Amino acid sequence: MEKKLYQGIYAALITPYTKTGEVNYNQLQKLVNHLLEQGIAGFYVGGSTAEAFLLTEEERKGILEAVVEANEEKGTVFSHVGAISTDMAIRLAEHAEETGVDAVSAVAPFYYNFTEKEIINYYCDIMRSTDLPMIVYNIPSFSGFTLTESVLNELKKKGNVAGVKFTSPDFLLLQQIRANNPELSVFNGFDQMLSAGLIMGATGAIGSTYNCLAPIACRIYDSFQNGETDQVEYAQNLLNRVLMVMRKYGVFSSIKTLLEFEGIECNGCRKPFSQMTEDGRIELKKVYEDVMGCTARWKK
Ligand code: MN9
Repeated sequence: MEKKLYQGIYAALITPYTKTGEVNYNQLQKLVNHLLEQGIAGFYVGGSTAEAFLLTEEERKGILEAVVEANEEKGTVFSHVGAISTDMAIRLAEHAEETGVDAVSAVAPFYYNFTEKEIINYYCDIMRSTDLPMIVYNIPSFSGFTLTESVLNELKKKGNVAGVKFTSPDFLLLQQIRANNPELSVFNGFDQMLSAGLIMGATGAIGSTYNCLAPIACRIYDSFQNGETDQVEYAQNLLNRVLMVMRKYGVFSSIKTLLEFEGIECNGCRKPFSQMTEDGRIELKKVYEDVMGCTARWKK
């Protein structure tokens, strides 16, 4: 079967909340429209950046429905259905199929140090539950499980694997996965190393900072496609200037602070994530304004 290669920049959507801490579906839909206007290729819904493991199952489903509705089939939608429980992941995958998405994705089950066989079975159970293709989410620093080529080959034999979301600095493995599986899409996962991922063969990228820095990420991607390496480096430097400040104050919380400057109400992250400090807000505003000033001349 001919597989479609996914290209471009995908935002791993954050979850905006109301002042009282409920999911703010309204502001989420506003964010989807805002990102589509900025030229994003699509959305990764309900992933780490969405605080998936701090949301209820109902909220995860509601978020996907709101995104699919606002997207109006303009961008590609990937639904992260990963959970520690296979049954829950299957329920989310079935719901994603009913809602209408392009593919599902799942992090390996975590916390209990599941065996390789158990992890393979988890992915196979999810793949068997729907007709949707699977994007395997490799994020060893969070899940404790490192994807290997042999596990990937097992999964390909048993189900419909469309690609890998690769959130690891092991670029040799990224390159080997792409080189040995030319039919698979590989998404770079660490935004601060997007340019490196592209050089090593990533077909696209999924990341959290693209919620608020989409024009810079698209510039890195487009310049790379055009062979303008000086622009790739320049734009990556801009992105990383903001990211280094974000890291100081919490990446997800910082993304939400920057989105508030763009008129999208987010109201911080759920506990145990901490709230943004006033110092953080000031430093983020400064670096964001400086960096966005540098991007102004890109606009035609
Ligand atoms: O999946 C995100 N990974 C995590 C992608 O949040 C663990 C990235 O976009 C990072 O947030 C980003 C900052 O480290 O690269």
